[in-house]
Amino acid sequence: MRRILHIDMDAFFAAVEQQRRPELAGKPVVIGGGGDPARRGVVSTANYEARKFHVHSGMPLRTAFKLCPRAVFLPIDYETYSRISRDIKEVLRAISPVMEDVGIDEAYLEVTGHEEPDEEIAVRIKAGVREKTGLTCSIGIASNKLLAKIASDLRKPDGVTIIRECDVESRLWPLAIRKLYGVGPKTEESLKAMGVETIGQLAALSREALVERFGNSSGGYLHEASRGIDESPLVTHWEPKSMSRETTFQEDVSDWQAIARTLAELAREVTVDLRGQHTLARTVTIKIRFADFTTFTRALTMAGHTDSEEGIRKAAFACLKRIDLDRKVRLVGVRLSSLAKEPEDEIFS
Ligand code: TTP
Ligand code: MG
Repeated sequence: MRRILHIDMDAFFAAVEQQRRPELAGKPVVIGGGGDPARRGVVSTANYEARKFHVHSGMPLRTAFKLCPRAVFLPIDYETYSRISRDIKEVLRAISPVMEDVGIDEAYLEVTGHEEPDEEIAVRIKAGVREKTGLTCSIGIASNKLLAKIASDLRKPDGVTIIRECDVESRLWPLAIRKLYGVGPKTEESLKAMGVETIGQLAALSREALVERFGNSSGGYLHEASRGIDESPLVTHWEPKSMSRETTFQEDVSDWQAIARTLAELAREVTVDLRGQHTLARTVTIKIRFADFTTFTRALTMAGHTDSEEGIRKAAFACLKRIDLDRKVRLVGVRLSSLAKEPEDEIFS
């Protein structure tokens, strides 16, 4: 039985701003675009005070201003948030080296085999994060990533929630299908057309019905996810032996062709890096960060070690197919891991 924690910062960008500007305490704060609600741009984060006025992420700044004119509007300072994000990840990595970095304000941490009880680890994380950054986070604990992520969202801010396998029916099934990782607006719409609104209703459908509607891979995923089953491992990003390349677009893109071209170019560049080190790779991981900073990674382990550009590009494209490109994309990355020196190691692989 695995033990996995999902850590998600509370109103992250706003919390950082409030931490460094004590005069904002108790006020509604909205972070987005250049910070001028008269200009084009959307809300990245609203703090909990602003959320009381129904201001939320993704909403035009102008709308947020209408709902809450007395809110303090601030520009995004991505550099600072990234730096603090790195500090937070450092705290986590000191607790367990098995960490998956999923985005600027969230991560998974695996503590399988640790002696310390889950609750105590959670308390230690909160204390460490608070000491290093002055910020609060919410933590979900479960036997897999899917349930841990759902759990961290159940008690915000500053909460700790444990979902055990026996809690799936009472905690998971009442939730809206959209809460299930991987269910975006398109899948939600298709499921609603089938009369499915909650995860419990999804779990009531047969695997066959889901496979028929969504195909083998997605249908099978939905079937298992609705039952709280998820065996996916943590994708750790700090393996010392990996090589990566990534690109942030000048402007967020929604054009599949442009994303595919960039992915092919990154695959080419990272293959050149690989050959330069006289190394072969077996695992290809791609990273897609959407305009809202949510980040997805997909990995594929090939049959053998290779430095073939074509093989690596094909693996990267196979990974890309497994991500629902339903929003604008901000960043694309390719990483190679499971590396082996050529040619000696190759015969042992
Ligand atoms: P979230 O964790 O979704 O939101 P949050 O941390 O602001 O609030 P919560 O307490 O509910 O977790 O996103 C983390 C950061 O990512 C957020 O502070 C800003 C950024 N973000 C955007 O820029 N646009 C978006 O649409 C969303 C959802 C997040
Ligand atoms: Mg958050």
